[in-house]
Amino acid sequence: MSIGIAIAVVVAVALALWLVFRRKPQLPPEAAQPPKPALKAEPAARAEPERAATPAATPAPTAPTAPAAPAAAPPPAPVAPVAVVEAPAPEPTVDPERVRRVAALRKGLASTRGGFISRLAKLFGGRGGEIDPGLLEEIEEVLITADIGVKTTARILDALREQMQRGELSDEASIWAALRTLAVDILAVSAPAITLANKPALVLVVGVNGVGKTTTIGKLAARYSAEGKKVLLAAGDTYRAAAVLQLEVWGQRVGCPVVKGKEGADPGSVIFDAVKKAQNEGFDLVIADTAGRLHTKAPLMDELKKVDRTVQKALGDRRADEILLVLDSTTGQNAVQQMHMFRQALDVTGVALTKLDGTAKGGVILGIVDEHKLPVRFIGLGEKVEDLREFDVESFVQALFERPEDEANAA
Ligand SMILES: Nc1nc2c(ncn2[C@@H]2O[C@H](COP(=O)(O)OP(=O)(O)OP(=O)(O)O)[C@@H](O)[C@H]2O)c(=O)[nH]1
Ligand SMILES: [Mg+2]
Repeated sequence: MSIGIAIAVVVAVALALWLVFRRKPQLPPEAAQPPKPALKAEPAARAEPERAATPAATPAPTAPTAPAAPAAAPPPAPVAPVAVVEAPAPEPTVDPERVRRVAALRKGLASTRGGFISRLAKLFGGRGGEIDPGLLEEIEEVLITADIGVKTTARILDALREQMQRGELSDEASIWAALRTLAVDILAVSAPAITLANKPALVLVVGVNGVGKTTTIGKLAARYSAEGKKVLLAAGDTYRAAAVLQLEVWGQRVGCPVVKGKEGADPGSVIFDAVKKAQNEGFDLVIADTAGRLHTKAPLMDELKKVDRTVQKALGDRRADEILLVLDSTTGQNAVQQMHMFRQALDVTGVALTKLDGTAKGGVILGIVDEHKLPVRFIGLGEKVEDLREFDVESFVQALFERPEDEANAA
């Protein structure tokens, strides 16, 4: 009897041991070792064929031909699916807001694109993909006639020449890419952003007559009001009654009060009064208009220096938060000269470049920034409120330097 029990025990133990050892090789690799999915998932594309091949090269261990496993035994572990658990390669992300911004810019910059950009495109196309030093001379000519300016053009050409010598400009696409990179380098000036953190903050808007100061002020007032700021306008252009009226029309349109003086009043005193009103009545921001007679007349610069000093007094010995010089892009290289004049008189902190919608001279932006290392804050692409855009270097360069065929693809 006891021998019978002993045999039964031995058989039972043997069966149990067989079951344990039979199951072990069938465990999926993930269960057999500590999980390390993150590391393995990363190079998904490369790892997948390798892994998929594994089962074929080394067949999965099979169960020994033993008595049928008891009903409780798990089914053979699947091997093949392991290869497809890998994370898919990340999709390139498309920012719809950026796509929309670039499309709008492209439309606004149509005249400039129709000017020097299409000339560049023709130039490349006309050479049937031939990239040689002669091409650089032709690029130089196009850039100079596009109001980019002699110095900036020379800088761009030097960089292209170096890249060509290093063999980096092998085809048309690489030249477009090089131009885009150079343009971003030029335009991405490192300067503090407009924060308008002071209360009240003051933006003093200056520029010669007709460049778009008052219009830009109206658009800025709309923008900052929409952001929830309480905005006050100061009619610092006291030379023309019509100038005050024009600002008042904008004030009514965008819902901002206007502080004005009598015709011919001292502009500094009008802006002083506006700052005091803003301080007393809790305004967040004062945007001050100024007169814009020709920059060649010295008195305007003297007047603006006086305004600057008065503003500092009103603000308690700090500078205006932003002295925004408005430049009209249709004046081309003349805008670069205006910048020189204003910077001699004032500590200009940023530029608004207007009327880019109606000119083929938009390339002047490169000359302005390259020569003065001052940031473009805003660009004007039309007369409507929404046509004043915050300047974003990457989108601007993408829109300006897009090849006509890429534009067609994007449309
Ligand atoms: N197409 C276009 N027109 C603009 C833009 N910005 C301003 N203008 C127009 O340019 C003209 C002059 O604009 P103003 O705002 O009066 O210029 P200003 O610098 O205040 O002129 P003064 O007060 O005479 O010194 C107006 O007809 C504006 O509508 C722009 O970005 N695009
Ligand atoms: Mg004006």
